[in-house]
Amino acid sequence: MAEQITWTPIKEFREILFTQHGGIAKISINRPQVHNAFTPLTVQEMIEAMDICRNRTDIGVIILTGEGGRAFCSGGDQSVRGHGGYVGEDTVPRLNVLDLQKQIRSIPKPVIAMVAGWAIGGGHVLHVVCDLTIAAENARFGQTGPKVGSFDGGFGASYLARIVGQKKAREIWFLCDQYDAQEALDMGLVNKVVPLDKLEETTVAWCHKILEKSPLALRMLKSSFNAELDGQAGIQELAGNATLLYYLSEEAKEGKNAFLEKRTPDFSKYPKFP
Ligand code: S0N
Repeated sequence: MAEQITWTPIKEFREILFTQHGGIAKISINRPQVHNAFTPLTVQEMIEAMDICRNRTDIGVIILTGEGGRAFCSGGDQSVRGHGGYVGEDTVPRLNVLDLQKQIRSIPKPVIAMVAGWAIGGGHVLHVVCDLTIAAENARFGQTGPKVGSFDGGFGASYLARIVGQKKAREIWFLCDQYDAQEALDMGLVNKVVPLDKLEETTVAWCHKILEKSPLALRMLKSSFNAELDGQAGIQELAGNATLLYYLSEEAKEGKNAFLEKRTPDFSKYPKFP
């Protein structure tokens, strides 16, 4: 029998829902009337929720999704696109979704895009930067930039090309066509396709499988995958994790203890591994 999935609120927001089920956090864009297009506030709220997920040691995996079953996200809300970015209540134009993309990549926990319906434009890029994507049969994917006067030449182009290859990525951006879930699976853009009524159940089952695994191993793997592609920022992430592991060792603690005890550290007892 299918598991009864109950989602408990973590924090109230205006444009997203932020809930948890055990060690799984779910961040869901709650603007179904515009196919979950994002405003600067939506993005700011997702950034805050992601930051909470990073800092909560009981959260091991994050689901990113959209409410309503008809759209994951349709990108930037064109009705608030102004001169130089998307404009919020403070009247300042922003492209703060770029900060969210970097955050999804660097958070040391797997992020799964759970896609029903449209994943379009900046919404498509959001699923691209997630670690895994599980799609419902009604999912449709595509970029619209050159059609609506924009483009994302960052992860939206280069990382997309890493996933589907240069020719396909250029096709996706140059033609602005839409691709169904099976086509997305065939090009390696998503990990699995399931019926819409099985989408959450399957995603949660994948989350449980991930939660059974070693969190430090997952953390090291995510930063290792990133390091190859992300230049100095990727190396910094991987090296930060190496430092975290080193801090856990008796050898590193000897350095700190010697300083606090005002003595010369004795590293002689620690092996010089081959
Ligand atoms: C998703 C589409 C294909 C769905 O078509 P469908 O099913 O016919 O529904 P519609 O009737 O079109 O939509 C239902 C209602 O939702 C509104 N709506 C849909 N998408 C948006 C949107 N993005 N912004 C505002 N409203 C939206 C419709 O208007 C409709 O409302 P009503 O019922 O009142 O008429 C289709 O909807 C579609 O093509 N949508 C637009 C997709 C799009 O072009 N998105 C923007 C792409 N650009 C970005 O996302 C930029 C992201 C960004 O921030 C960025 C980042 C880095 C670098 C650059 C950028 C950059 O600015 O490009």
